[in-house]
Amino acid sequence: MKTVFSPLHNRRDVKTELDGGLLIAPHEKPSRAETILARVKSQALGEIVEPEEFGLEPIKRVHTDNYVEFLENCWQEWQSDGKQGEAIPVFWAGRGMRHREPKDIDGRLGYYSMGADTSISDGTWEAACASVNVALTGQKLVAGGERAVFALCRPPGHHAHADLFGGYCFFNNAAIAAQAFRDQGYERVAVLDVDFHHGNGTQSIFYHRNDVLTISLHGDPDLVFPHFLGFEDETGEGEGEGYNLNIVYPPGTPFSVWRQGLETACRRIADFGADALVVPLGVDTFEDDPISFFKLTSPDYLTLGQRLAQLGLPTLFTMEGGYDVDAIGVNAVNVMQGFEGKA
Ligand code: SP5
Ligand code: ZN
Repeated sequence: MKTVFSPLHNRRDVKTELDGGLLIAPHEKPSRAETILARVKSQALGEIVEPEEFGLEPIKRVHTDNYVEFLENCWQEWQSDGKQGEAIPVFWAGRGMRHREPKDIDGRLGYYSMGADTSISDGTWEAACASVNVALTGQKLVAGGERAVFALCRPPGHHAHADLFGGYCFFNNAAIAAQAFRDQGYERVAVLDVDFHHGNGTQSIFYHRNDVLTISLHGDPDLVFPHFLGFEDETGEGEGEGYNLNIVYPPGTPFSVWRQGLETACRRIADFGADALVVPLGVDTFEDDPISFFKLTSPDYLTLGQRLAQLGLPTLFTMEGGYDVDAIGVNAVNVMQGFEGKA
């Protein structure tokens, strides 16, 4: 299997994440992608491809113009305002307040975000754009006939809405790739999100549509991020009614239970008649993940890959979460090797 990778991911190297009242060293850090790349090489998974440049047009099929412009200029505006640290949102339009974009950078940071876990600094824009190019290059390879491609995206994307960043995500790489499949004539695209966290951005982007089926298996949002979306009664709206599926699990969930939801998801994808599959892949479902609560083991990721391959669809994997850096390479590449038939 080919892997698409951009060294420009390193341009995102923030020093802060607001967690537990402290500014900690971010969980989402450059060594994550480098460790996965090293495993791709040591296992000889396949060719490693640098991304092509796709520009902003495919991004704007999913994200709003104003949001894209905000991200491009945010760090510069923050610095021009004389701020000392990294850009972190602190104020939001709470209940009863107006959802109106203000001029001030603190106001705009809140307007365009869903949380304060995601700091912005120099290079975030470049890395986020490179991450989209990685996903779109993978999509192009799959559309060109590759059975499956691993888009080693960083930063991740599945939490990003059309006009919101957060959860370490800026552009929704998986949604942009799914839209690219649609724009190239694929009639029905399935997105199966197996990250520990709900794929809130992807759900939201396609919530009113029946041409992109969105499914997410994740930790109960009553207990974990993103807290305000991802419940099982969210099934889509309007034309999209019946085209979103959330499967939530409690703390301690092992693979033996998790895989039952995977089975439900795979059957739904088959019934839908998808002609392409996008898999936002997080390995923060791992038993030793520092911010999550499932109990998947490294061999379970081989089984996951095998099951996805059985769908028989052109498949694009986009890398999302996973924060146990010691295991992230083995776990992510196990999915690809399982897909290719390794038991
Ligand atoms: C892509 C992805 O996986 N994003 C996840 C973003 C989660 N950000 C909030 C993390 C809060 C961590 N709190 C630590 C509690 C440890 N018990
Ligand atoms: Zn996650």
